[in-house]
Amino acid sequence: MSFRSGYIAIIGLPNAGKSTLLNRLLGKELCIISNKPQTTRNSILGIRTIDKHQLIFIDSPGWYEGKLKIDKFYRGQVTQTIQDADIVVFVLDGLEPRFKQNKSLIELVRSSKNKEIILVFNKIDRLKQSKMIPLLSRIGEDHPELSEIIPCSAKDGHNVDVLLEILKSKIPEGPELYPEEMYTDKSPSFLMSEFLRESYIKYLDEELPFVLAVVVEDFKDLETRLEFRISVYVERDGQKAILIGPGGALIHQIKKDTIIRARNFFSKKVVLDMWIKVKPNWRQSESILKQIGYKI
Ligand SMILES: Nc1nc2c(ncn2[C@@H]2O[C@H](COP(=O)(O)OP(=O)(O)OP(=O)(O)O)[C@@H](O)[C@H]2O)c(=O)[nH]1
Ligand SMILES: [Mg+2]
Repeated sequence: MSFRSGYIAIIGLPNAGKSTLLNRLLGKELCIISNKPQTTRNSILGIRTIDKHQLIFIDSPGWYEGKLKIDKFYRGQVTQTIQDADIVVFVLDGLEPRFKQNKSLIELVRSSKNKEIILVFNKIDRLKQSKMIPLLSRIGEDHPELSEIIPCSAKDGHNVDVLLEILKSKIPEGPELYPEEMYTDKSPSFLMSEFLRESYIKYLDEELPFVLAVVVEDFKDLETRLEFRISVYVERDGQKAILIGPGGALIHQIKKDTIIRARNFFSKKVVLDMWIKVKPNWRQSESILKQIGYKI
C-alpha cells in the first residue's frame, strides 16, 4: 500500500467543539478548550501518523462576523485554513444546529472548489435520536455539497473512529510530510501560552479572557525541567488587578493549574515565572498585535 497524506481543515462557529474533536482525533490534549466562544485564536496543526497515513489537521478559530481588527484576523486564519486543506471538516453544534449563522462560512467553503466537505454533527451525547434523525436528513437534502454527514460526540469519542477511517480513505496518495513522531507545528512556548490562557478563561467572566494576550519572553528546555518567563498583557489597570486577584490569590491558582496542565502534557517538570502588564487598546493596534505575534 502506498503512503497517503493530506491536510484536513477543522472549521465551524465558535464553541462548536472543533478543538475537542481535534484532541480526540489525535489522542492528545494539544488544543485548549472552554465553554466560552473564541477560545482558539491561532490555527494550529495537529499531526497523526498511523499505518501509512499522515493526517494533518488544522484547527481554526471559530467563525465570527465581528468588526474588530482582531476579528478580521481570525476570519483570515479560517480562510487560509480552508485554502490549505485537501478536505474540510465542518463542525456543527448539534445542540444549536442553526445554519443561518453558518451561512457566510458555508459560502466560503463552497467557493473553494474541489474540496470534499464532511459535516460533523457534534454533541450527540446530549441529543435524543428521535430529534436527530429528521434533522440530519434535512441537512442532507438542503446541502448536497456535503460528501458525508457524521453524527459524533467529540466529548465522549462516539463515532470519532468512524470519522478517522473516512478521513484516512479520502486523503490523497502522497509522501510523509512531517517526521512520524511530530504531532504539532507549534513550539512549547506557544503551547504554554495557550495553557495559561485556558486557565484564565476557566476562572474569568465572559469578557476578560479576550482582552488578555500572553507572550512568552523567555523559554529554557533544561535537562530536568522546562522554564518559562511569561508576560500577560491587559488593556487597563482595573483588569490587571482582577487578573492578580485579592492578595494574589487568582494569579497563584492560575500558575498552579497551568503548571499541572503543562507538566502532564510535556511529561517534564515545569517552572513558570509570570507578570501581568498593561498595554492600552492592544487589540486595536497593529503594532502591538504584531509585537505579540499576530500577523495582520
Ligand atoms: N456535550 C458535549 N460537549 C462538547 C462536545 N464537544 C465539545 N463540547 C463542549 O463544547 C465547548 C466548546 O468546545 P471547544 O472544543 O472549545 O469548541 P471550539 O469549536 O474549538 O470553540 P472555539 O475555539 O471558541 O471556536 C466545551 O465546553 C466542550 O467541552 C460534545 O461532543 N458533547
Ligand atoms: Mg477551539
